[in-house]
Amino acid sequence: MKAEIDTIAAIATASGAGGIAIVRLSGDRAEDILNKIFIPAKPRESFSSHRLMYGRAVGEGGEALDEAMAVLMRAPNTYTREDVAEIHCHGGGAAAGAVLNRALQLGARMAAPGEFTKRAFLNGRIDLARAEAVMQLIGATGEAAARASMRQLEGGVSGFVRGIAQRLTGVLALIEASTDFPDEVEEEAAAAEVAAALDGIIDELREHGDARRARVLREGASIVLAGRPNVGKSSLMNALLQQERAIVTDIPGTTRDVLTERLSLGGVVAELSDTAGQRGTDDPIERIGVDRARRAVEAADVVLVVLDAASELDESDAQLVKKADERAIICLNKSDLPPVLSAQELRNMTGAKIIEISAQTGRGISELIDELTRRVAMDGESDGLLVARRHIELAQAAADSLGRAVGAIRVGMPLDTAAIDIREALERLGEITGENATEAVIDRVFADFCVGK
Ligand SMILES: Nc1nc2c(ncn2[C@@H]2O[C@H](COP(=O)(O)OP(=O)(O)OP(=O)(O)O)[C@@H](O)[C@H]2O)c(=O)[nH]1
Ligand SMILES: [Mg+2]
Repeated sequence: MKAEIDTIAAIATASGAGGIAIVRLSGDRAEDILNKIFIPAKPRESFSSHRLMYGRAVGEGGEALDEAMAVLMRAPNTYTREDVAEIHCHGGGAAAGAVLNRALQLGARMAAPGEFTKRAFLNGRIDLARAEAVMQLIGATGEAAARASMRQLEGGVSGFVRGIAQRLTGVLALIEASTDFPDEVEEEAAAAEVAAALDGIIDELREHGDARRARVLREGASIVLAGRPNVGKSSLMNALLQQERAIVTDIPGTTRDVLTERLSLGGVVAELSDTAGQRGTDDPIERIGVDRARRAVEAADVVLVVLDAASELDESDAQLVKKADERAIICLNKSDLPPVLSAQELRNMTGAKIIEISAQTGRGISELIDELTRRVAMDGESDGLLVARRHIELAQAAADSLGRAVGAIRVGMPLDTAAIDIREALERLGEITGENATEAVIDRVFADFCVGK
């Protein structure tokens, strides 16, 4: 006889005020417990699977806890592949809390974080990468992140990883053939073929496991305004946000602290930060602000270097322009005033993108927004783009192993030494989908979930 699967219960909806709150049960006793908690409005009605019914949730003595809807979903076509019951109460938590307590009284056990999804995984309905996509979707910060998670839920990551694994298995077969039948397979040609195949796979793993893109998707891009005092950073912040958020005055050193606001760019949430103008100063408060500005610039995904077109480039401007890297966009501000500093002069100093703007008249602002959107938006909606940190680390570890294999082949080591590294890469890839994930890894993945999912 099959051992009974214990029945877990939790409130599946977010806490706080809301229209409805759902108590969810999963396990062998879900139907039995539901029948004791829920009384259909039409007394003779019994549950048919996957059909919502109207009625009352009742307590131990038969007293009404709430007017409710309920649904029974019989295994296996359910989220967990077990019998699942849901009771939809009025929102606000009180009614749902009473229903949950009653379910626990009737023998259900409080679900651990992520336990419903963990059961879906353990019962073979979804793989680990898809389970993680569920969690990411819950926490997605913008539309692009939600889309990326949804693609993973649809199996994009698993498909990508399995495709790579299949190709690696093919490479291993080639290596075996060349060592088992040395007379038929020319070793040198086989080595060249293996190295080329591995190089291609390494490139794909690195491209799909781009940590910076993934972080931008997960957490949003950070855009930081930098420049010396009074060039118009706070004015530009306000122009981009279309609201008077930051204080603007003609006194240099107006902004002291880092000021951050959300900005949505093509479905990606970005954080835009205004900073204190960078200059040497004796004022201890301003000095802290300048330090913070420097740190914000270091951590930024995009740096908007703001310069004043109506004044000469000074030493600190020149420093910033010289340091401008691929993250920088140079904003030549105050272009409404008679020009002193020209874009041409800057082009001789840097290869960074330069846009002439005026925070005051709005000139060039839409061009700047387009450029920012291009930089932070995730256009390459490649199906296998890895988003979860765990997946990226594993993909990188796999790529590193393959790199060692290629290195060994290139220095003329026998092909079967490369096979060891290739098998190691395969193991790392198997951890992404959960095929070779240890129990500890699985527990850690689900521990990050919220209760009720
Ligand atoms: N004509 C003109 N004036 C501008 C423009 N942008 C900003 N200003 C003026 O420049 C002065 C400084 O602007 P802020 O935005 O406070 O400059 P900031 O870079 O934030 O200065 P700090 O906070 O001191 O570092 C204010 O008097 C603004 O009105 C512009 O595009 N054109
Ligand atoms: Mg300012």
